Amino acid sequence: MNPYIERVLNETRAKNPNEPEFLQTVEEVLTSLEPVINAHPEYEKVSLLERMVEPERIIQFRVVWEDDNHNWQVNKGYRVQYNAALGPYKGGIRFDPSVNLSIIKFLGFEQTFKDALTGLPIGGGKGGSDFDPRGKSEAEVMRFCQAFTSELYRHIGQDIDCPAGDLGCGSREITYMYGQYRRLVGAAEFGALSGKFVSSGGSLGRSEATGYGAVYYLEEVLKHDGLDIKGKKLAIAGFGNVAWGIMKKATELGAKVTYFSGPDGYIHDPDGVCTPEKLDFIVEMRAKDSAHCAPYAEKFGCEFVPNQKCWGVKDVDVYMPSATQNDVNLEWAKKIADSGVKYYIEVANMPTTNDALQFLKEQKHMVVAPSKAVNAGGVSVSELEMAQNAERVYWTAEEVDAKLHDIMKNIYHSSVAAAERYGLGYDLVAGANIVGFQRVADAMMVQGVF
Ligand code: 2IT
Repeated sequence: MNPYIERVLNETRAKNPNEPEFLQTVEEVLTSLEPVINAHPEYEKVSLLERMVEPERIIQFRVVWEDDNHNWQVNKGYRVQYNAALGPYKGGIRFDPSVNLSIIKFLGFEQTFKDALTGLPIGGGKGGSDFDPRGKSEAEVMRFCQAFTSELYRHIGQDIDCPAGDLGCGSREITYMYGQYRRLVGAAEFGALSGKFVSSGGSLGRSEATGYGAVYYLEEVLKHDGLDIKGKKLAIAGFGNVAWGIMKKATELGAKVTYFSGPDGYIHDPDGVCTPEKLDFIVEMRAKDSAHCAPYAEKFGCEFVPNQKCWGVKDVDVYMPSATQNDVNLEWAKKIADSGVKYYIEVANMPTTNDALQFLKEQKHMVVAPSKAVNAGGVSVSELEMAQNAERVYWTAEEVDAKLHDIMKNIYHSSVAAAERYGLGYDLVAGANIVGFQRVADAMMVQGVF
């Protein structure tokens, strides 16, 4: 390994011993940059990698809110402002009991390269809280979002840091946060938060964007092999907003999602989740209870396999893990490789453990695509939302979709070209890391050392 990369990895491990998710993403990204670092000895002279792995700023705060029984609840709040070399910090807010600093730092590091990969003027950041939105009333969600924003507002702004949603934080939560932000700053500064409801400064197409973008990316991957997406069967994980977008776009293009899953097990629907009734049911089921997808099987009379993942099923063309991090470990990866399915398209942030990812990449019969490229449609349309807010205009759904489509094609083709340029062949994972890294590096190299 390049000695500079090795040294930075060792230092990062020593400095952040209790942050496994963060170390996992740093190892994944840095090891794939070897040819770039070999070609640029000047980076070490200005400690570029050391500066990149250290967030520019970490904000941690107390969130106090009143539940419906008039008890005061206290949660942790986080915002990691990772890197603003390319533009205001941009990235989602995650509300989940699993949230801790390691998870927010991993997401922020990934986000920095993802946002760079879009080619849009946005830096990387991420935030969240260990607040559990499950089972909370509407009023509790609103009071929590207001309390969270009462601290966060002083750190964000349309030219400073522009949070959006992530797991457990959708348009409802973001729009409550926007309402509180507007109240506190006394200005209609829509661009400070993205993913808002369309009735309140949001962009058409934002809720579909991550799923649609993933399918546009998949189309390019298939085209590379001379294949059409029409008729293809997809196995995905998750049944949230991203999964729903994939289901909708796949249906529109003549493909179908025949497997999807929740924390309780997986569904096999050989006809595909492809009617408006089924798609609407997914949204309702998710809103009622994000932990169970079994009701879909009861409603539509198809198979539900409890406590299992659908990785390894053979009667599909593509796997798309779209739920959360580390869903696919080495054991699942072996089942995936054995199934003979060629396409492994990551969608969730870091859905694959590093050993599993390496193993899948080594399978000669497989094509592996990385989440930071595949799911970048979400943040791209968030940036388009900021652009509309700044211009005080609304674009049509068609205008937004056309831009999203172009951005996804660009992400794919620039990744392919970067890997080839460094002699790595058709390597979508390394290609995405290289493009993202190079854009952040180019900006940092000309902004001076700080
Ligand atoms: O992981 C992600 O890219 C997001 N959660 C969306 C970030 C954004 O700013 O829309």
